[in-house]
Amino acid sequence: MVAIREMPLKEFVLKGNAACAGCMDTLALRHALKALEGKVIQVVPACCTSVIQSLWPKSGLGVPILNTAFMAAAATASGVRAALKAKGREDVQVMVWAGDGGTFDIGIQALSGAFERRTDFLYVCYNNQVYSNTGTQRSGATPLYAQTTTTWYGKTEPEKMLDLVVAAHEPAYQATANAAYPRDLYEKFKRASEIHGPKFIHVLIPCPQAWNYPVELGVEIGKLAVETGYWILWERIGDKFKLSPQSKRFQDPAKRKPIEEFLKLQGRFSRLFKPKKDEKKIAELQAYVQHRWDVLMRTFT
Ligand SMILES: Cc1ncc(C[n+]2csc(CCOP(=O)(O)OP(=O)(O)O)c2C)c(N)n1
Ligand code: SF4
Repeated sequence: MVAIREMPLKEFVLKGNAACAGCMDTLALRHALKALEGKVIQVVPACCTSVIQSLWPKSGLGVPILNTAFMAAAATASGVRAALKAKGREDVQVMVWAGDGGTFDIGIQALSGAFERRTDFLYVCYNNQVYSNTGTQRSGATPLYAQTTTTWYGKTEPEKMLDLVVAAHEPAYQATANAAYPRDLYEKFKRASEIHGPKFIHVLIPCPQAWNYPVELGVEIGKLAVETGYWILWERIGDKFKLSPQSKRFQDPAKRKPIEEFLKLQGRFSRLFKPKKDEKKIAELQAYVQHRWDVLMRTFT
């Protein structure tokens, strides 16, 4: 696996941008843009990243960016790809960088259309499991029992299994990543950049503001998501599925940490622990971890 010292020194996420302290979105973006070596036109719909990238006249990112309407990111990327083709610039990547609200919910039809047209671009869903930019409203990616400003007592439905919806489009490349594992993330973006066709990377982004944890715990929480088996790291080139090394050993439930370790560090799950521990709901979330593994393995292996 690539060593951090082997990554390009050049930074594309610039200092002084408007991200919150401890933002894991900028951490993921930092390593993604290094992997693409900045040879990319980035399409950004309304989301935290559209705030981070620029407060006019300054710029927070050192790559060309096209802002677009919330629901139109993948359609906009199709247009950019067509323009690049007309100009004979097939060497430039087109990358959508959209939140979970802009992907799971409002952007899904444009995403589906662009994938069905086999557009050569990379769609990245950075998933902080909430509409963060507008004040933490629940999205289709918000997990069961997570508190948001629209689910004060905890969400009553589990998150949509978006990866299965995307897989139904038979993308040329598909992967999950996690901002807390930059080397794995870097390699997946590198691999995606070498493959033509519709590509999708789904990145888990712990968010101190929305998940309600101290800013210094982002990497620890991101790692716990993997170590509890909640977030599974894998990739698929064509129909060849592979669990990533960081998740492979957690296929065995005995090796996983209890989901409680992931939940208890986050204020959004505080009602599961206060005023008294809700064993039933925690057990339900624990069972859901296995359910996700079962569905994934049944679908792809
Ligand atoms: C059509 C439309 N509806 C609503 C909004 C307001 N809006 C801007 S950003 C945003 C939240 C985006 O959430 P997500 O895609 O999850 O990204 P995040 O903010 O979490 O980074 C909303 C609702 C908008 N800009 N356009
Ligand atoms: S709300 Fe979360 S994702 Fe958005 S800028 Fe702040 S830390 Fe980053």
